[in-house]
Amino acid sequence: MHPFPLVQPYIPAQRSTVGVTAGELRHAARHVLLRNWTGSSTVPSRGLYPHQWSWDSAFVAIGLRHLSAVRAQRELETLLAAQWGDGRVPHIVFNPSVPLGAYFPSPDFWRSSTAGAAAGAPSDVETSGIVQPPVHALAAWLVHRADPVTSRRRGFLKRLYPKLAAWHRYLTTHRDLGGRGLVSVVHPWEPGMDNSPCWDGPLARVEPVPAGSFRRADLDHGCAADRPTDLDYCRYVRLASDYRDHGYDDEAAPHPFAVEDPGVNALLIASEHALARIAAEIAPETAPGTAPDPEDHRRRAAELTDALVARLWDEEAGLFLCRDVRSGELIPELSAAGLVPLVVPGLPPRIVRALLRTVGGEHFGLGSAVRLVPSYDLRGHAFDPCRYWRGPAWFNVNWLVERGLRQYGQTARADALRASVLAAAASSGFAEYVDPYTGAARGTREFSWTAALALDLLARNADRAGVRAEVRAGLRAGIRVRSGEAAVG
Ligand code: 9WN
Repeated sequence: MHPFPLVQPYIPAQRSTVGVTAGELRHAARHVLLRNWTGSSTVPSRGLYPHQWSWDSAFVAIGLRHLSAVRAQRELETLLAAQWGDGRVPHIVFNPSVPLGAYFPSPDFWRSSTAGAAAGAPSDVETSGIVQPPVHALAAWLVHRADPVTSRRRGFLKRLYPKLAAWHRYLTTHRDLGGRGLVSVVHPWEPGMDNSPCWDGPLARVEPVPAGSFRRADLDHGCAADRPTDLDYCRYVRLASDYRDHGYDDEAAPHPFAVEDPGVNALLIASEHALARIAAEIAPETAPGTAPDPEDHRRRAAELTDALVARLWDEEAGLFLCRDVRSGELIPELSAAGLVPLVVPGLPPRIVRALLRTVGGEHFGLGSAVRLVPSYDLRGHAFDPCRYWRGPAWFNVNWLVERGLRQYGQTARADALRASVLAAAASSGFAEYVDPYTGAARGTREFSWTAALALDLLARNADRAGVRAEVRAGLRAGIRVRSGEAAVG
């Protein structure tokens, strides 16, 4: 029996205007990335997010490599040019030509070049002071692999390696707040899944700043029901301003919000494995005695994997959970972040088996209730199919799970997920996120990483006819098009 029996009627006359053939989809994705390119990097979206974001740029580079190796390399180079002296890669690099009011919190809130000077913030560019998940070494390796000749000619990996190594060092030293070998995030924006219900408990301890003491810009572009609440924002602002007022110094800042997140740590492990490959690749071009040792990175990846399992694996949930470092407790919420460790190679087989059951079980429903992985427990008390990270399906998370399924030999499930991601990207106009039940577009449209990761999934199969057939099959199997909206069965 086919593992994904849900078949919805496909109505060709009403199919998405973006197109359903692989060629049309590729063309449309390329246009999104061209429109969102600023000349040196890519904005996540022209309206809602008009600057450069850290993990967005890593995902964007993974897609851009199929269009232009040099542009993909520049995407990462531009981001890393704003790296701080202590090794942190800021979550936003601000474009000085964008008006201050276009995004909140703006550069005059973060004041990186002054407040962050002691931590080594650059003086020639303004950035935020917090970070995002470390997908960059993985992205750099994938970008290199797409065109190794151009990469070697430009010295791409050789230039990036010390920066990426310093970035990982920042995380494993300054951010091991729990003292058990895992990285902690200190703000809900850091894990990239900003208002996941996982943060509700730790965030409740944070004193909100007074309502009306700042002006949100996101509601100028997005629908309030799709975005975090004002109270969430008052707490986000408190955490960020306290960090700033302590000079972004991790040893001095009180960090009332400190959480070990399985997504962040899994991506760090995947990136450590990538750094091992990068170290081996550049070794022949490095002066004798100074060559980086790939074994150091493999050892760190193994230690981090042990810590991830010891600290965050929950047998009963069959999932990795977040740990609140301040209370010491695991947070009893099931989030897609707990599935991200599928990208980590060499997990214990019993854990892999449990994760594979969980992704298709009642809480995430992949292949039964839904065709894309939701960001949060379908049965959770806080589940909301529309609001940001509290239920909708995000394309980067699904790209990571697809990769994980493939890594652990689940080819048919990975193929089905890939087809669903491509179909949803096409029918939603490259939405930021979609309702996991209906596939209806949510958040902003023409979102860069949605386009980039669709391009990457399209390129994974050199057989164009095969991809086309898969996209059609995905649409036929999972998408019901009605009144301009797609429905994922
Ligand atoms: C805050 C840019 C970013 C993503 C995050 C996503 C959202 C920002 C916001 O947009 O966060 O960093 O203003 O809501 O949650 O993952 O990197 O696309």
